Amino acid sequence: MSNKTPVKSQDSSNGAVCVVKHWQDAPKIDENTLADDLTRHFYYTLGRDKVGESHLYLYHALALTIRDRLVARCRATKKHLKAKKTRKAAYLSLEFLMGRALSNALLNLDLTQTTREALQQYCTTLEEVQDAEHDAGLGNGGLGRLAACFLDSCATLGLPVLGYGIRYEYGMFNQSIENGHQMEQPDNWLREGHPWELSAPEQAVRVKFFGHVEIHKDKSGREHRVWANTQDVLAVPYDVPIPGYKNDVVNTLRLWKSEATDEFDLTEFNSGSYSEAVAEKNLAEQITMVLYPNDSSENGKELRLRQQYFLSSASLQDILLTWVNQNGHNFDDFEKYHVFQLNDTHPSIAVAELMRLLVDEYELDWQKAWNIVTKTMAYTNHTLLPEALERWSVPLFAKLLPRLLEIIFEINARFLLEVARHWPGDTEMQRKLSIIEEGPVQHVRMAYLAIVGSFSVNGVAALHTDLLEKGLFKDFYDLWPNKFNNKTNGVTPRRWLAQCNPALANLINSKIGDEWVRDFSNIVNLRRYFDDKSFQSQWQLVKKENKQRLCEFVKDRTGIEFDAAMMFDVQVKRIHEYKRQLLNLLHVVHLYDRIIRGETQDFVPRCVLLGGKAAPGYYMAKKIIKMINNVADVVNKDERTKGLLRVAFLPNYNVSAMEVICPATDLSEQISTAGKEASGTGNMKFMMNGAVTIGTLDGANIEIRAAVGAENFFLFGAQTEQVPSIKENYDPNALIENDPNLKRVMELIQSGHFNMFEPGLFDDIINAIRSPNDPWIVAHDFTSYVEQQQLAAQTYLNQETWTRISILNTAASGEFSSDRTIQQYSDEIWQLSPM
Ligand code: 26Q
Repeated sequence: MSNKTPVKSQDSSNGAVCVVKHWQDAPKIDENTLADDLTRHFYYTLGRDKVGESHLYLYHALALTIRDRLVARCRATKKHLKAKKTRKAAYLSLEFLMGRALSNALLNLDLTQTTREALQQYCTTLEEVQDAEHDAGLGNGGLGRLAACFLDSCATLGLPVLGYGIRYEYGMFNQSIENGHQMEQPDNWLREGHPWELSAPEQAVRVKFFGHVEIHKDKSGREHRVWANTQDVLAVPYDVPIPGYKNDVVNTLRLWKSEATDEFDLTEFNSGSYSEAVAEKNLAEQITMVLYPNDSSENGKELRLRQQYFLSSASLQDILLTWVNQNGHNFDDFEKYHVFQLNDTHPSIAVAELMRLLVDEYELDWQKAWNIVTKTMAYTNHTLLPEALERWSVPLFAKLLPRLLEIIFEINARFLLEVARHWPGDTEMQRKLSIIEEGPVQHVRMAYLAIVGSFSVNGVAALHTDLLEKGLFKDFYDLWPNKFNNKTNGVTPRRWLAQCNPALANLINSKIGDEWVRDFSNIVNLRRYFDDKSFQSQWQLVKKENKQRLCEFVKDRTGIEFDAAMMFDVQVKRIHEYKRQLLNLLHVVHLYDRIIRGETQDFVPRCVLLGGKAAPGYYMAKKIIKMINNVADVVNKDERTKGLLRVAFLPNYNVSAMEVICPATDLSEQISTAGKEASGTGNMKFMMNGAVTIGTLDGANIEIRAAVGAENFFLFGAQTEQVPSIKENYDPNALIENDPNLKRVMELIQSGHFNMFEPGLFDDIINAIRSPNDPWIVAHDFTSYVEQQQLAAQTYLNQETWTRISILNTAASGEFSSDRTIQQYSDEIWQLSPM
C-alpha cells in the first residue's frame, strides 16, 4: 500500500471536506508483486480456491493481474497526451480481429518469464493457461486483422492513435463441419467474461435514428435544421488497452455497446403494456448484437447501416466532446489536432455525421465545417470487386437517417458544381461521379462519399492502388490526383513471429540479436546466414518441431494424421471464388490421379491443408468446402496414397489457428486471379515464418516477389493486363482437352469418384470451371500452376536449397511489418509525432 498521506481538499461547490486520492497513490505493482497479485485475484477477486480442469479462472486471474499493469501505463499515456495537447488519429473500423490478448500483453510488457515462474505454484504451464482464452473474433478476415496489427504498431511506435469499433455480443461465427458441410454456430465470446475491458458508462453518448427534419428560425431569422422526434440509442464505451512493445505506451481501443435509453414509449407504458414497453429495449440492443459474417457484397441490410452510423456517430461525438471540454465551441484549429482514418467505406457515413455535428449541434457555417471534414477524413479502400462497393438505397436512408441524407444531397450538389467546372458541359461525367446513383431507386454510393469527403484515398498494395487510379476511381483520380496514395499492408512481427514462433525467434536472436522485434528492418541481417550449413540445419529442426505441433493440432481437430516429414502445403483464408481454393483442389486431385496411375517417380510427399469460413449465404463457397472435404476423405482413405498425400480441411480457421499454422508451413498458397486480391496479409505472415510462396502476380505478392527475388518465389498464372483478353475468347473446354493432366482431373471429378453416394453434387462446380464466362479463369491458370507446383516439389527434394530459400524469405520480409506501414500512414497522411 502507498505510504503517502491522502490529500485533504476543500470542494468549492458545496464546501464539504473530501478526501482525494491521486492515482499516483495507487499501490505499486511491479515484477516482484506479480505472483502475489495473481494469487490475490484468484482467491479474492474471483473467489476461487482450487485450479479446476479448465484453467479458466487461472487465466482470468492472470489477465486481471496483467490488466492492472496495463491500466497503470494507460493512465500515464493519457496524462502525457493531455499535457502535451498532441495531434491524434482515430482509426474507425467496423472490425477489429484481435484474437487472444494475453500472450501479446506478456510479450510487450516483457513479463513472459516472470509469469512462467508465478504459474509454477499452480503446477501448470503458461501455454495451458493461454489456451483458456477465447479469441476476440470481432472481424471477418484481412481488413479486421489489419486493424488489429495496426493498433499494435501504433502503440509500439508510440503514436497517439485511438481505435474505435463495435463491441459485438457475437463475433465471427464458429464453423464446424458436418458430413463435409459448413455449419455455423454463434460465437458467444463474452459468456465467460472479457477481463481486458473497462466500461465507462459515464461517458455514454446518445445516437439518433428515425424521426424527421424540422426547420426552425431563430430570432435573427437564421434557419436551423432540427432532427426531431428521433428514437435514441445509448452508446456505452468499453475500453481495451493496447500495449506497445517494451515502451510503456498503452493506447486504447474503444468499443461501443448499444443500450436502450431509460425512456419508454409512454403511450404503451401508460396503457398498461409495461412489459411490452420494456421489451422495446431489445431493439436498441440489437445494434451491437452480431458481426455481419460476409467479407464482401450482401449489401442493403438495414441493421448493418444502423451499426455503421452508430459507430461513426458515437466515435465522433466522443472526440468532439473532449474537444469542447478543452476548447469550448472554438473549432478554429480542430484539424490541426485530429485525423480520422476510415477502414473501408463501412464507417464512411462519418463524413456526413461530422458535418451534422459541426453545423447542427455546434452551429458552424457549412463552408467552415466542410473545411474541417475535408482536412480530417482519410479513406482506405480494400477491394477491387465492383460488386463489393457499398450502396445504400435512398428510401432506407430517408427513413433511418433523414438529416444525414439531406446533408449528403447538399454535399453532392456542391461537389457536382465542382465536376461541372472541371468538365464544362459534360453532364455524363456528372452522372458518373454523382454520390447519388440514379435508377429505379436512387442509391448512395458510399465510396464516392468517402472520396469526396477525404483529403487522402489509399489502396493497400502497389498494384491495388494502381488499379484504383486507372480503373475503379479513374475519374476521381483525374480530378484529384494528389489525394491518391498507396500504403502497402503489413503485419505485426510481434504476434506473427516473436510470439507465434518462439523457437524460430530464439534461433534468429542467437545470430542477429533481438532488436528485430522492435525494428523489423533488422531482419535483413539474417541474409548473412542463409548459406551457413549449421544454421540451415537448426532452421530445419525448428520447422520440423513446428510441423509436429501442427500435426497434433490437425489430428485433434480433424482426426487426420499429417506427417512432419512431408511437405506442408497450406491455403488458409476466407473461402471465395476469386481466391481460387478450387484451383488448389484441382492440383490435389491431379496429385491423387498421379498416385493411382502409379506415376510416382520423384513424387514429393505432401500434406495439403485448407481452411477458412464461407459467408453463410455464399452458395458456391459452401460447395467448395464440401468438395474439399469429400476429396480429402477419398484421398486419405485410399491405401495407395499412404506416405504420399494427405489432405485436410481445418474447421474454424481463426487468428489462434493461424498462430499454429504459419510457423509450420513450407509452401504458402497465394493463388487469386490476378487483379482481384487487394493485398493479402496471410502471404506476409507465412513469409516471415520462412514459408515459400506459390502465387500469382496479385496484391502484395508482387512486392513479396520483388523483395525476395524471383528465383525464390514460384510464380504462375495470367497477369492482370492479360486477364481481359483471355476472357474475350475464353474456351475452358478446349483448354481441358489440351492439357492431359486437367483432362484426367476433370474426368475423375465428373465420374463421381468424390461423390459416390451424392450424385450431381459437384455439377455446379464442374460447370463453373467449364463455363466460358468463368471470371476466375481457373482452367486457364491450371497448367502453369501445376508446372510451378512441380518445380516447388523438385526444389523441396533438395532440403539444402529449400532451406536457403526459406531463410531468404524471412530475411526479406522486413518491409512487410505493419510498423513500416504505420510509419508511412503517420508520415504521409496523419502527420503524428511519437509520444
Ligand atoms: C459488406 C457489406 C455488408 C456487411 C459486411 C461487408 C464487408 C465486411 C468485411 C465487406 C468487406 C469486408 C472485409 C474485406 C476484407 O477483409 N478485405 C481484405 O482486406 C485486406 C486488408 O487490406 C486485404 O489484404 C485483402 O486483400 C482484402 O480482401
